[in-house]
Amino acid sequence: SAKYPLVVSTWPFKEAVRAAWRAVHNNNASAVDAVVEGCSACEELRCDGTVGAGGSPDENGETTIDAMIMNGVTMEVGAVAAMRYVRDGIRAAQLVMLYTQHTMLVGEKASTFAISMGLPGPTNLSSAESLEKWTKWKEDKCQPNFRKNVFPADSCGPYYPEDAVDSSKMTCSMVNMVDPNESGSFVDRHNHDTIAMAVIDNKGHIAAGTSTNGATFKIPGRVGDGPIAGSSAYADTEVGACGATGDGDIMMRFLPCYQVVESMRLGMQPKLAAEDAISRITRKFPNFIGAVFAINKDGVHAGACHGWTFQYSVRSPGMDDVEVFTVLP
Ligand code: SD4
Repeated sequence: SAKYPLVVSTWPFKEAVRAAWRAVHNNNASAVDAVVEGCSACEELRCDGTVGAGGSPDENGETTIDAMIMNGVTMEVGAVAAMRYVRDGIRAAQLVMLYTQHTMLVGEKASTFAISMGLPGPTNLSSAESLEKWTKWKEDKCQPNFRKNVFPADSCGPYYPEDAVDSSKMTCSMVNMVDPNESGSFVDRHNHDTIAMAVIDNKGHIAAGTSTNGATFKIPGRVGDGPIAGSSAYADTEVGACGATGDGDIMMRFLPCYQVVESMRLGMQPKLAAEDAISRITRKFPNFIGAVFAINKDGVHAGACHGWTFQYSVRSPGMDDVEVFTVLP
């Protein structure tokens, strides 16, 4: 049977996969356009409450967006990081790829660009849910969050490091919480912050992309793996593609999706390539929580994970609807 078109995404984001499938299968869209349709559907549906508007707030209660798109034929990439006030992360990333010579735009400047290119905004990215989550977190003494062990353990401040240059600038949430040797305190089974998606179109061309609010209660300004090509996703039409989810602060040090694609280029099967990429991380960070899926250009798919049970969704010509695959750690 035909090997493609093929759509794969992290987590049971079935509607996102269906949207990409409609584009690539029913409408003969390119792999890039199908990834945009798929991730965009997730942004609109606010998949898991952690993609698109209204998702994971930062320490200040604000929701921002990281997104990336990669064309595996031309190796062009577009990305936005910590983008504010604009809902359409993946479309903004695509505009960067299509209409600029740059690869990544950040923060409010990314918003200005996206709006100047016609995307709706500025809009408030908070929702009742994200604000409630944030309020509860503050009441709960701001734990967990991502600052290292320099503050009294059981309070929300206004504590600050004694050598801080300007203590008046420190925010209330600067508390002690994360053991620097631990990771993944923000990701758990109910907090699937990221859609990473890969598509093979009717021509056999491959693209990959991501969209996420990043880490819940992150320090404002934090950028994760989401917009980093090779970390959250990677695609090369000659080889295959990969998508990742989990603790991006750790993953972005290892470029696991670049690793997966390069291992497959050297002949590894997707399953082994995925497991190898995860084990390179866990050898250094045994408490790491994360996962990757891998596809090769023949449409073979596999996943690997650590610290949680991972699920990824697939739609291929042999299936009647999206199928969800479960990977045990
Ligand atoms: C990040 N990788 O920003 C994202 C979060 C995630 O499941 O994937 N959570 O670190």
